[in-house]
Amino acid sequence: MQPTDRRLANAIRALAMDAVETANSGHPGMPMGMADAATALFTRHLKFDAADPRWPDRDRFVLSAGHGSMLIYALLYLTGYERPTLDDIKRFRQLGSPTAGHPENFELPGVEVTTGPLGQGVGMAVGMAIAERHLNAVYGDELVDHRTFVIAGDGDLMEGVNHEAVGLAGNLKLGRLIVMWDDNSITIDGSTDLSRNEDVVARHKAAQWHTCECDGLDSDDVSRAIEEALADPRPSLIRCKTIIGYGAPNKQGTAATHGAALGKAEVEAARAELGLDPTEFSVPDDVLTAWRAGGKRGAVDHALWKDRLENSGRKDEFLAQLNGKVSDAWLKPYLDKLLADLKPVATRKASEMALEAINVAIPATIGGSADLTGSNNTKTKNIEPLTAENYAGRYLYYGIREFGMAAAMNGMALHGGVIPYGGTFLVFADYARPAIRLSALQRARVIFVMTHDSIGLGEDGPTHQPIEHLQSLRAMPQLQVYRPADAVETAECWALALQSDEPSVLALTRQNLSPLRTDAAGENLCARGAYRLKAADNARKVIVIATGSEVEVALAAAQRLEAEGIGADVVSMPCTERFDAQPADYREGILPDVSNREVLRVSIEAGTTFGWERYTGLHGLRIGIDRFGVSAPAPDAYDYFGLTPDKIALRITDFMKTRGIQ
Ligand SMILES: Cc1ncc(C[n+]2csc(CCOP(=O)(O)OP(=O)(O)O)c2C)c(N)n1
Ligand SMILES: [Mg+2]
Repeated sequence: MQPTDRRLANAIRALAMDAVETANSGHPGMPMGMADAATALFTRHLKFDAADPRWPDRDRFVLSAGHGSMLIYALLYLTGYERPTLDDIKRFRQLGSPTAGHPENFELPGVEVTTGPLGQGVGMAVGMAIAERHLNAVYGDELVDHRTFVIAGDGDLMEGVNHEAVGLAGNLKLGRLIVMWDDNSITIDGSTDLSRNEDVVARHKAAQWHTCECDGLDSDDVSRAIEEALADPRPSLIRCKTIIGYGAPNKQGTAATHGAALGKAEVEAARAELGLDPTEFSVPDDVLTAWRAGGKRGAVDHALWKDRLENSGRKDEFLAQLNGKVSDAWLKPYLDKLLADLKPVATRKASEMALEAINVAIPATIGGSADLTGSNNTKTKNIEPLTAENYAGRYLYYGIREFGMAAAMNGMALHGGVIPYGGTFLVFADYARPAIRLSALQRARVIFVMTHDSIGLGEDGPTHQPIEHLQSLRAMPQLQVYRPADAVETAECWALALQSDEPSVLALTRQNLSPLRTDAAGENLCARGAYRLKAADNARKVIVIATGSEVEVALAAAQRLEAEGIGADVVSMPCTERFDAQPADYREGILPDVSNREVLRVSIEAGTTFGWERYTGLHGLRIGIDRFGVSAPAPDAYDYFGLTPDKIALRITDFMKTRGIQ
């Protein structure tokens, strides 16, 4: 006889309780409350094949409430994924185990995205649903026809990014997105009444979502609600009424079950209450057999899909797009054309010029902006808007939703088949920052086009002028921050960002910059992160390191030094991360390991000097801006902060005099 759904769900409850108990750390309440709902989803609706977690046409499942990680670990184990094994689950949250505290996409196939920072799972799911509709529009139902399911908690729906994500999904009519809300009225501090009285369902309705409700503790009722959601053309919110920690007789329904082991006595009481085997980590044979059958449900669909792929005339093209490798064949012809007709141009404009070539050569790119399309220069002529009426389009109007945009871009990149790039002002990187952090942690190839990268934006003033942003982004691991100095560097940085397996930020100017690289280099000089743009003519006394718009200022200052007999190298450093990764002999060739008395190192960047001692040494000279900016035309702002060639040359010679450097 087939075990009941409740018994299947209780296997999740048992594993969650035992794993948290063994680790004496973790969150049993959420998996126990949502066990029945997850059972309905995984055994009846979700399209997946545990034998091939990467099958491209699988449904995507996002556990946005990542603290309930034992829910997904239990589901993956029970349905027969290769990992986690039962031993992995016994080592929940331990060093080196793939069953990390929160689900991590780089640890386990089957974990589609890294969650834990609440709200972002829903945001990424929106991106996955966008990628799915887009690829469906391009390749058709035969190859792309899947859904994105999310389990989200009260916290996910309270976070600000949720409001952005819900608005975006409503406007794009992402009917393949289904969010199951674990409505247990509890968060860490206690009842949700302490902090929320909004009507969550009405909010989704207002954003043009379909909504329905169910008893989250009754698999049949959950299944009925999922059917209803599947049938509706709008994105769906299913309100699952649940009880946190369901099955723990003395603690269920309270915040005590949220994030701590239940304790031996309560676990024993729960086992009795739920009719479970008294042995830890045990799953009855008939229950495991039923779960494993659930894990194979998708095998037939998978086989049929493979047939369709074989018979599709577009197999190679489709697989190549999914595989995500891109060529930089566009770069050389583009640079040849550029070098033939050099003129001053803002790097944001140079980015648009490069994108004109990129978007023709690479069909996987999907551009966009958080309502600054004309300022970020992100829309090229050959791409159409991606809208509810035209999912085949490749340009997203994200609206004024920087965080929602960045989270959606992560979801798109992790879905695969598309390479998202999106723009805003660099200063508003802060609005997107938690998602940028997840791009980096997850190694998602997303490209942030961040324009207006300094006081050079001028009159908009200190609210819009980034100061600490470049350095704070450089401080983030696994993120490449590029600040190109002219149109050639901008194209080179684009090529690097596209070929990277990490996210990138392109920091670009509003103001025009002179062409600095005027000859074909034959190689991508930005790939080294920093290179000598000009060697000293006189005996070298100074090495000036500059980035972006300050490179041309550095060159002009160096000329003034040379006129005084002081030899000065100018190093353009478009990407500190890449420079740091070069072999020591290359780095020493650029920045020789000699004292600042012999060769003074100077950094110039129109932002905080914080951190530049990394390259100048403690006794070097750091020229930048260690306060908020000013509202003024850009040339006046540069002059005010002493960032002109004359003032810089004078500062360097004064510094050399006071330090007794000959
Ligand atoms: C952005 C963010 N802020 C705070 C936390 C810490 N945190 C983890 S779970 C949680 C409460 C979430 O409540 P709910 O979603 O209702 O989960 P439940 O208690 O029902 O499992 C908080 C505040 C977090 N993970 N992410
Ligand atoms: Mg809750």
